[in-house]
Amino acid sequence: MATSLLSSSLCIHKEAQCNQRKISASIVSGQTMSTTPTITHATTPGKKTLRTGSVIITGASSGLGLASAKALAETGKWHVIMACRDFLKAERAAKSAGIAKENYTIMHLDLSSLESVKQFVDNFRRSGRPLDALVCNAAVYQPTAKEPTFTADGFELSVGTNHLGHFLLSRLLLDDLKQSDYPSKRLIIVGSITGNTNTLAGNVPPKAGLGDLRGFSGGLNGLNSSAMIDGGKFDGAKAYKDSKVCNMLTMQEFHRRFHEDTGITFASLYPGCIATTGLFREHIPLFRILFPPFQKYITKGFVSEEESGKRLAQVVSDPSLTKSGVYWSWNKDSASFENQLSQEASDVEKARKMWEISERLVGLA
Ligand code: NDP
Ligand code: PMR
Repeated sequence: MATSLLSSSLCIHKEAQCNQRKISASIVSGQTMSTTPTITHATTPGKKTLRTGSVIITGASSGLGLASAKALAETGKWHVIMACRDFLKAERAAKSAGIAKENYTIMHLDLSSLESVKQFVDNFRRSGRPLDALVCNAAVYQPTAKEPTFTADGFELSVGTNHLGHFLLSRLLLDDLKQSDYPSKRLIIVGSITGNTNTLAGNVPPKAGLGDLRGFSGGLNGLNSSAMIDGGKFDGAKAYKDSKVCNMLTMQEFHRRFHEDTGITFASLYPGCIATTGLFREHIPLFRILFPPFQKYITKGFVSEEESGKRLAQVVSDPSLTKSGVYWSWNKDSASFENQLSQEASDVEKARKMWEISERLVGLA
């Protein structure tokens, strides 16, 4: 880990120097691969075209994150920073997905450690790239866990990774987004139908529910407080769904606090049921066999990884999806629409309280 961070920072430092000297070179090390930033404003006679956008996607080593990285890279309009905890896995994934080398950079990020989040932000800044879009996509799901496990900072793993890691990351990178001169700057936090109790899927037990946030306020450490946000008994599936509610509340609170002043678009989405991804790796084998056909033929909510990647890519860069504060979904014809969040996932007072506790837990207040 220490070696990985060290060599990663060395490499990024090198890259920053390269940028300053405007030398075009690819730097490949054992842990981090970087390609030269394309920050130039391409021009055609008499007309200025948009420079290559720079987007960070967390958890881009598989599933939705990888598919959206590929979709964005293929447009030729985006350079993707794949923010991943496992460098080798990410490198292999990018290669086998066929993402062109010059269109991505892998940088180390472990969302289950606040120190790693801060280190990532430092490394990113040293790379000299602008930040035009940030996608908080990574997640863990522990449906069969009997006991809670914890992040480096002692928070229950699902909420600690999916929400608190992303909360710190997006709060720190907000300044970088503000500084971007890109015409449409976006911060996207991936949500889900299962966190929304106004849907059939959201009513499959255990249901999401943050209660009065007493466990969250106590630090989710399982010692002097519960490991669950609502203060109840540990349930891995519920912890994941609660983390998704936090993701959707965070997006809206960002919108209320920062959209007007910064012009940044804050959005969330339910990309469809991508039943084949690594998210279900800890589920029982029978579930992993039956889940894809169940979603394909019974609920008809199934989407392929490729299709989900195109949907997330739309939220990042489609000129018609600039509205802020929206939770996007897609209908059967794959057309996007503004979806309704459940009462809890749109509760303004709960969002404010959740934001304030999150600030305290990640050391911002
Ligand atoms: P995957 O498991 O394929 O992808 C999750 C990614 O998160 C992986 O790249 C994983 O890295 C990464 N990750 C996990 N923990 C950490 C960590 N501590 N630090 C950094 N990265 C980490 O699942 P999906 O693609 O399905 O999930 C992506 C998003 O989509 C999630 O937010 C999920 O909630 C959401 N979603 C998924 C749905 C589905 O049906 N699959 C439906 C609705 C929403 P590694 O490769 O190293 O494990
Ligand atoms: Mg669900 C329209 C019905 C629908 C949809 C779109 C989903 C999506 N699910 C639906 C219905 C049902 N599911 C029904 C009726 C059942 C009971 C048989 C059911 C069960 C079920 C389980 C056990 N579903 C699941 C699980 C999981 O473990 C998944 C989960 O909750 O992960 C957190 C899941 C999901 N169902 C979905 C989607 C998108 C998931 C993945 C969840 C996510 O990432 O939020």
